[in-house]
Amino acid sequence: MKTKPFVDTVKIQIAAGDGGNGCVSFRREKYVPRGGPDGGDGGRGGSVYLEANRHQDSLAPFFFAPNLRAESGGHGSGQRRHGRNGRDHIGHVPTGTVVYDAATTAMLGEILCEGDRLCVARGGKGGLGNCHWVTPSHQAPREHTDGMPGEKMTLRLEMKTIADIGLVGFPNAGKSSLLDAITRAHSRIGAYPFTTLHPVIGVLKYPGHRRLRIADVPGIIDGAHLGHGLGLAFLRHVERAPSLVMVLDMAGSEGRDPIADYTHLLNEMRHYDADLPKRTQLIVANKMDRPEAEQHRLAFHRQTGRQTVAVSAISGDGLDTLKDILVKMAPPPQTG
Ligand SMILES: Nc1nc2c(ncn2[C@@H]2O[C@H](COP(=O)(O)OP(=O)(O)OP(=O)(O)O)[C@@H](O)[C@H]2O)c(=O)[nH]1
Ligand SMILES: [Mg+2]
Repeated sequence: MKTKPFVDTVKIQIAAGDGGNGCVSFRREKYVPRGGPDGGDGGRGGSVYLEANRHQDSLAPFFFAPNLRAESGGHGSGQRRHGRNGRDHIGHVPTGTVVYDAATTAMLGEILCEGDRLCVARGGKGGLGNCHWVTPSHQAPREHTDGMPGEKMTLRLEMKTIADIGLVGFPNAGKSSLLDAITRAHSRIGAYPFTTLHPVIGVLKYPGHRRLRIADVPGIIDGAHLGHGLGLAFLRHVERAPSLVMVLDMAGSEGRDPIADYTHLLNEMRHYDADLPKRTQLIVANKMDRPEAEQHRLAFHRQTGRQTVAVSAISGDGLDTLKDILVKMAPPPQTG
């Protein structure tokens, strides 16, 4: 199967258009001796903008075409003709893109909602034509100014998925199976670790035409902060989610221990951001269709003091309760 490349950080070169030069020209017309200066101004250079577009789901287009260039302004010409303004260049980025200056690493802005636009390089101003210098004592000016160069820089773009809820867990815990069971996402599911290689968003619709965006990210393993497995970089896609849900394989398949998984996960999340474990509002005990799972769940409650929601992504048990809880965790609708 052909898969689309997933790129969530990329470096791009941007160049706004230069301003056009002002013109030195004198009016030459039959029967009009000494027609005076008539050099027009140069046009403004186009600017480079980045605009959020919800149909973009990765930064891959910029990986293949990393140069964004806006058009330069036209030069002024005789008869006071103004040069044409350069066309702007608009790069379409996914919602949730953070823009950094690659040289200084300073953050320049975030592009969060559909249609948000950030000007990342301003076009140069056009130069002035010689007609601006004419005075009663200076009738034939040859002064003019050249257009200003457009801004140029290297940017680093980072995509941070925007979701209301993020799912975290070890590989094979059943995160993708759960997402598919409660939303209409079609994730890849497999009995092998790291089936999911990039974030997937599922949308849970609920009464009032409201939608809850749930993000599934690649599994995290013990030592992920040292680069083991796929590392922790994908946590950036749940970093902004107000609530996190931890998914545990309560059956302890293939010798796993749910309590150890829980402590390792919290530890790895803490390495990424000390705040992440605090945002873990819910623990889902998955694979409860397996006979050994209930016993593990009781031991888990006893030892960690934390409650879990028992579900099975395969049989569907507990999923309605889980959906109700997730909906209650949803941020309140925005008014106004
Ligand atoms: N018995 C049982 N098996 C399950 C359940 N949920 C998922 N599985 C199985 O567990 C395996 C892993 O499921 P995935 O949904 O791919 O797990 P994941 O957490 O997304 O894994 P990664 O993408 O690798 O991080 C698959 O073979 C699933 O069929 C469940 O509730 N019960
Ligand atoms: Mg998965």
